[in-house]
Amino acid sequence: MNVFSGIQPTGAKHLGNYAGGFRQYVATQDEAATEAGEAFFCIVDLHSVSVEHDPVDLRERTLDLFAMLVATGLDPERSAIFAQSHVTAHAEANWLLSNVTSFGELRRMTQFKDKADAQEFVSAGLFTYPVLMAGDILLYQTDVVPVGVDQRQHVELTRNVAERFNSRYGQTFKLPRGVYPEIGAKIMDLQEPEKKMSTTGGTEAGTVYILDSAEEIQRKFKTAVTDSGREVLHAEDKPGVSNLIEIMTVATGESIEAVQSRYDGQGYGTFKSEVAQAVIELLQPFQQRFHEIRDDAGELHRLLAAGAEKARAASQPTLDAMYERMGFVRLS
Ligand code: AQP
Repeated sequence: MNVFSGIQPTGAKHLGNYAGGFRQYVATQDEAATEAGEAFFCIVDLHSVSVEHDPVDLRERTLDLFAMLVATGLDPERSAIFAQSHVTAHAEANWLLSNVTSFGELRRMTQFKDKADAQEFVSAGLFTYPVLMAGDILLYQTDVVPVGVDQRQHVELTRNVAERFNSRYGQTFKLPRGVYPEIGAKIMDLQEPEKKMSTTGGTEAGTVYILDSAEEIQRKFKTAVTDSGREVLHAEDKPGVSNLIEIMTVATGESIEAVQSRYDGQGYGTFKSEVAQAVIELLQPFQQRFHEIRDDAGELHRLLAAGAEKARAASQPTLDAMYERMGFVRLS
């Protein structure tokens, strides 16, 4: 079973990224190993330039993200952890696959619509990025893509593109399957619980960053928007409290029912402060490891180079097959 997932380096990583991303990466890294597969985790730096960005920040954030992936439990010896721009197959696959993806399909992507509305300059890259993502996944003969539900539409597009390529040019790609966590697949903003917690689309006070201090975390949960009533209940008409319950289950591993019954009749004050405490306890070990790893720039570069080498070796046969089947002359 091969696993692939990508994550953008730009922007500070938050609790939503942990719930839908980092946490699942570690679980699927273990599954891949038990099923004799390989796991690939890609820092999608090419994706990050599709919106306005600061080059100095991109460089720093790429190293930050590598350190964060390792700090949250990925093992660079067992998994390939690498930057997209270091494996040129990704940019090549992007071009080849953009010719089996329709304009209409891309126009339907809701993330594009949301992000385009927030940009002054809407780049062509922002529009075509789901094709880059399809190539990222398909190059590794991926079975499983661990992501948050915000990526569901892009994973479906990837499957459609793979099917179209296979039927036009012959069987080349496996059809990957998105894997979404049962709880915490979409963590919401603490201030605006109808919106997902996000690097670009949420509120600052409602976004809990993995590197936030204990005081910041307490403050953010204290001012979190709750709902009318006093019950700690996971229900459709209680988006704020439901989100806090999900965060508690992500932090402690308990079930929704266990959290509900523990806070039955206690009101929101105690509950909010204890969710904050659980999140602090979850994040503190990651923060400590992050700083240890991030401080050794030489080692980070060495590990990035090793990850890129593994990813190049694994993706090249699929890229060669794509060129071959599409009719390009290959030089031996
Ligand atoms: N709120 C969320 N709940 C659960 N999972 C989430 N993910 C993102 N937000 C949530 C998952 O995190 C992984 C990495 O996502 P990314 O590469 O898009 O990273 P990002 O840019 O930091 O994520 P954002 O916040 O979603 O950025 P914007 O909103 O700017 O695009 C993915 O698996 C994603 O599903």
